[in-house]
Amino acid sequence: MQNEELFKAMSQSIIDGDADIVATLARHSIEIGIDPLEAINQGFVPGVNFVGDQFSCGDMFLPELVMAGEAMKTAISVLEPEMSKRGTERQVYGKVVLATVQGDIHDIGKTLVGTMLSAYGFQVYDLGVDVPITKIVEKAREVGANVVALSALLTTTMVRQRDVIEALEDVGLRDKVKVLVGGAPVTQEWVQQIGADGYSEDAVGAVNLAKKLLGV
Ligand code: B1M
Repeated sequence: MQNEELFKAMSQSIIDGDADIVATLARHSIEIGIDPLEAINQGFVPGVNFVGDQFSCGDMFLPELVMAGEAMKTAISVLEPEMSKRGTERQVYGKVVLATVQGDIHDIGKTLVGTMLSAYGFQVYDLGVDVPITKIVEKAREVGANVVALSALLTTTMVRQRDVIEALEDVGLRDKVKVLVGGAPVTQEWVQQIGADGYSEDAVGAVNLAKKLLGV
C-alpha cells in the first residue's frame, strides 16, 4: 500500500470508528517505517477532524463522535511506544504538570503532548482529564514543577486555563512556573489575554516551546 493510500485508509478507519482496522493500519505503518507522528497527523487526525466537522453541522451525532474518539485512542496506544522510542534526548530538562482542565474530558491531544514531552526529555506528571484547579496547583507545588501545561478543547472550558493562572498567582507560584496552554480553540490572543507564557498548535510545538521557555 502506498503511503497516500494508507493515510486515506487510516482516516476512513477513524470515520468508521473501527478500532480493529485502526490497530492493524497503525501496526502496518510501524512495520514499513512511517514516522508515528506522521501517521497520526496525516493519517488518523484528518478522520477525526472530518467527524468533528460533520458533528458540528449536524450530519453526525454523539455516538459517532465517541466511536471516532475511541478509535483515535487505539491509534495512539499502538503508536505511542514507537514515539517514545524515537525520542533520543535523554537528559531531564524539567518537570511538567499536565492536565486537561476541569469540565473537559478530551484527552487525545493532551496525551499526545505528554508522550512527546516525555520522549524529548521532560518528566511529565499527567493528571488526566477534568482536573480541578486546586489539584493542578497542589501537584505543581508538590513536585516543584517548571511548567504547568493545560489543554482545553472546548470554548466553554478555556476559561479554566485562566483560573489556573490566577490560582497559581494566589498561592505565590506564578513566577516559579511557566504556563503553557493548548487545544484547538486556543490562540495567541488568548495567551495574551490570560497572561500565559505561550501556546502551541501541536505536540512537537509544545516540546519546542517548553524548551524555549526554560532556556534549554
Ligand atoms: Co468533542 N468536541 N465533545 N468529543 N470532539 C470537539 C472539541 C468539537 C470542536 C467538535 C465539533 O463540534 N466540531 C466540539 C467543541 C466545540 C467548541 O467548544 N468550540 C466538541 C464538543 C461540542 C463536545 C461535547 C460537548 C459533545 C456533547 O456532548 N454534546 C462533548 C464534551 C465533553 C466534555 O469534555 N465535557 C464532547 C465529547 C467528545 C468525545 C468524548 C466523544 C470525544 C473525545 C474522546 C477523548 O478525548 N477521549 C470527542 C472528540 C473525539 C472530539 C473531536 C472530534 C476530536 C478531538 C481530538 O481528539 N482531536 C473534536 C473536533 C476536532 O478537534 N476536530 C471535538 C485529535 C487530537 C490529536 O487533536 O485534541 O486538537 P487535539 O490536540 C492537538 C492540538 O490541539 C494540540 O496538540 C494536539 C496534538 O497535535 N494540543 C496542545 C492539545 N492540547 C494541547 C496542550 C498544549 C499544547 C498543544 O500545551 C499544554
